[in-house]
Amino acid sequence: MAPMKLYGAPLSWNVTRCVVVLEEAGSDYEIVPIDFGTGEHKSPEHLARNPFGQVPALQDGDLYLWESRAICKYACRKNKPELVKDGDLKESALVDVWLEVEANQYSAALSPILYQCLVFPMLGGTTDQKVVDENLEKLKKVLEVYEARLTKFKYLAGDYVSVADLSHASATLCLAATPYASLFDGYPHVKAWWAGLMVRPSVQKVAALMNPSA
Ligand code: GS8
Repeated sequence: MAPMKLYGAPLSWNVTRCVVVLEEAGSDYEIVPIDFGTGEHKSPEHLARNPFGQVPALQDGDLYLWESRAICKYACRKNKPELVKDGDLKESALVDVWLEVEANQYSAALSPILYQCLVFPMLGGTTDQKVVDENLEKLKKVLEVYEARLTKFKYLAGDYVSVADLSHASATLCLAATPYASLFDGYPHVKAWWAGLMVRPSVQKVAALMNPSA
């Protein structure tokens, strides 16, 4: 069977979220870059893959998926179901909880910081420090919850690595390129959890993709 196609440039942490999980799952896939510069993401071809004109999109045969976390869960269910704990009602529910936390608490605070500190300056704009500071405060409150959770468990959903942990990796790698790279120093269990994730080959692969000159 042909490899799955993941559409989107590996500069986007929503795209690389999928790369981490596809790698962890041992999926057969290839990355097909989409050029924002030419508006390729709004072309009829890409709108057929993702009707919102965004990346990522995944093609597996005649199946088209979008939304990075849905793509991640699909890759797990297809190639490494233990990462979503399918078949265990309680554990799979906890994986779902922490994947939602990643999206709606962690990334909801971290993404605006990354846009302000990395994306806007790269596009010739400036950083709005007020937005950064507000979201840093939100992120610190989220990290307090993580610290308490990771004091009790090795990973977020329990003592097993899951798609919920892996889903944090791509945006967290970007945090290192901001002035807040040492943010986790105040949260020792979060810091140890992240150190454990960062050495995984899947995360190392994404680190290299995001920073090809390193
Ligand atoms: C967000 C995708 C997204 O914002 C997901 O896949 O998780 N909830 C979705 N993609 C951005 C680039 S990456 O940050 C995008 O494609 N933006 C272009 C646009 O919105 O026009």
